[in-house]
Amino acid sequence: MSAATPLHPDHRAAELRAWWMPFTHNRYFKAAPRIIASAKGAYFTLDDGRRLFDCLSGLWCSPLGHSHPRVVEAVQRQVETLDFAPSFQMGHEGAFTLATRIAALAGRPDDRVFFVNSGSEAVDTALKIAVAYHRQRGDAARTRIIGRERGYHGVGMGGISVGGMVANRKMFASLMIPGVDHLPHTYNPAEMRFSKGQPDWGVHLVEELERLVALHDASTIAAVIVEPMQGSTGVLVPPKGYLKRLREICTKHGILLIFDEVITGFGRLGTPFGADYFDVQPDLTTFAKAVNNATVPLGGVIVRDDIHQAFMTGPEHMIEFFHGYTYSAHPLAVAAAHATLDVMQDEKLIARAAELAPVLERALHTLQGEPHVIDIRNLGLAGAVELAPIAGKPGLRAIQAFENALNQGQMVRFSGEILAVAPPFISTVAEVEGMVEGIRRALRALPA
Ligand code: PXG
Repeated sequence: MSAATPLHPDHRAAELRAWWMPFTHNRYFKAAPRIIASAKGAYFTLDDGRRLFDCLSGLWCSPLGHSHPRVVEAVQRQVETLDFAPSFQMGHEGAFTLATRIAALAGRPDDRVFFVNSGSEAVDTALKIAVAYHRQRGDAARTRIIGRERGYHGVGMGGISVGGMVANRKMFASLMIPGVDHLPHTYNPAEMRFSKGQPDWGVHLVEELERLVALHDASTIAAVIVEPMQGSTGVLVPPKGYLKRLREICTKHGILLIFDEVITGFGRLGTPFGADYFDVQPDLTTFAKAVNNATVPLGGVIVRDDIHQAFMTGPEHMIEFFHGYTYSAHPLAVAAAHATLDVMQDEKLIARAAELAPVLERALHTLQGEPHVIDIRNLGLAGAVELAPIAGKPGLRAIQAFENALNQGQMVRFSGEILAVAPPFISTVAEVEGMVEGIRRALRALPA
């Protein structure tokens, strides 16, 4: 079968066989496949003709909607001019200007940017930089990394080790990097159910870091990594004051603070980065996804200037950091990023996300009281609806809600018992409200 041949319904079982799909119920999917044929703006079209509103901006990654003409044009132009350029011992101009631009957008113009191809690679890169930095400074005992329960930092060996989602870890126990500990997650339904934005309860949980420091000693700890807002686990919003206090404790003990901004970076909270929203500056920031609207894989790490400087020792003809990927700063990804940032700037889309955030908050919380809804959370242009599980069948309720929502023209994301939404920044108020009404109908159509 050529790549262009459409799947014929009669042949599906055979033709769907080979692709082992990521993070997917493969057998369930292949029995009733959902095939996306095209996308434009805030909508996907399935091969059966159904048009679906893209409630999660792809996988949190396409805030401009799909196939924005300026991004398409930039990538087309780039592929004809310079389709690939090696980044080892050579460079291309767009990568340098993009790094400068990202550091400026982060409000840290002196900082450096290391490019990778995904959030997972960004996390593993940041962990390597953190451990190597201390070693460069003669503090080689600082190797331990602290993550957080329910955290998601991708699927690399470093990322699953510092991550805190049990399903992503339990099958690979022997592959975890040693010397990792975890802060407790901050979710307590009894104290914060149906909170709007940041919960009032829970700042005391950050003091657990002091307990871990007392246990391991600060001299063994390289870094703490957290998502400013935990996305994948179902939009867990940090308690008021939590991140500021986390910064204080890290600074006090000489521990680097890494913000994993793969979801919160580039506008999701209505500010350039989550760091801006919370007014807390990390030492290292990971990003991916929205940096180039996910048109071509791209991620990176923003690194404080003096951390970078710690590597700039030894003879100048020698490599300073033995790390990188064939596709680091791939020209197509870089071109897509410049075009994406141009559009965000010209169309004021980060401000647009900030304007839509209260619309989403107001609409989403009207779902309180709908069938099976046990919690609703939101921050910026992101939200989650948590459902009561069906006894003995964990996860099935959310699948049913997801399928009902498809019938309402809404492609929400489901994971565990949670529906997540993070609509494109280009969405209209009517589309955000319509999305919530679609979810309402989907919930009302659930079996009792
Ligand atoms: N860090 C964070 C905070 C993430 O959210 C990654 C790292 C890994 O990125 P890559 O590019 O390696 O996948 C992520 C990814 C969801 C969902 O539905 C979230 C992610 C990916 C896919 C689905 O919440 N986050």
